[in-house]
Amino acid sequence: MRIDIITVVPEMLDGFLNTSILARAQKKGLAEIHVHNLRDYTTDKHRRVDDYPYGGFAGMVMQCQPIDDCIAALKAERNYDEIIFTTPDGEQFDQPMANELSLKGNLIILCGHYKGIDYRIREHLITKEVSIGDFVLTGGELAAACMSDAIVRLLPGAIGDEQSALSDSFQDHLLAAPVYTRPADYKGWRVPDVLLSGHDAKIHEWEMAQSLERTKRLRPDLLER
Ligand code: 6GU
Repeated sequence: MRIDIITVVPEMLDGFLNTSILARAQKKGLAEIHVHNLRDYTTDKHRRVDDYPYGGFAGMVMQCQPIDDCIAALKAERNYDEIIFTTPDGEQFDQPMANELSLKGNLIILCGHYKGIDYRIREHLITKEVSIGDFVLTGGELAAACMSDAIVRLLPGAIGDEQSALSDSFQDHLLAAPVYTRPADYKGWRVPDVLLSGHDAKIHEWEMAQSLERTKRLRPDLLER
């Protein structure tokens, strides 16, 4: 799959793309992530991408032209399944949305900034508006990074043990059971006996019970879905 991220601060995505699961997936040829600097598409000699809002409101608004031209340049090369805009008033990103997006071929993620973008872009070019939670980020870059990570790690072969993406918290609307590694006794803090028993059926039963108990206690809203 291919993800094109459009941003005014490409540096914000550098380290992340070159170190995380995304770096590995790209090396393996499972995903291509391309970052585009919106300023490269401005026709303004000062490379401005924003202007004052009509109506005298506070803050700056990202202009239509650079965004339109950048998206047009990408669309001229290939078809896109979704053109996503990151914004706190978007649809809440969650595991089902990550699953759905991981099945797509080409995605654009436009990172919002400042007070917002000219609404005409949202009306005419954006196909999906997404928020990563009820809090306000300065820009959409961290949201784009979160979404890309959650999507790409689902691609077959992206993480070592394919089983583990399926047993993630949320994947079946349940929180994951606790996990432990050696030693079995650390300063008297003991690993649950059942996990040392070698009894697969009992271990599985324990895992399900833990998963249910933790979900009921910590995230009862997930069980209601
Ligand atoms: Cl997608 N963008 C911004 N700027 N803030 C957010 C967000 C997105 N999701 C939660 N807060």
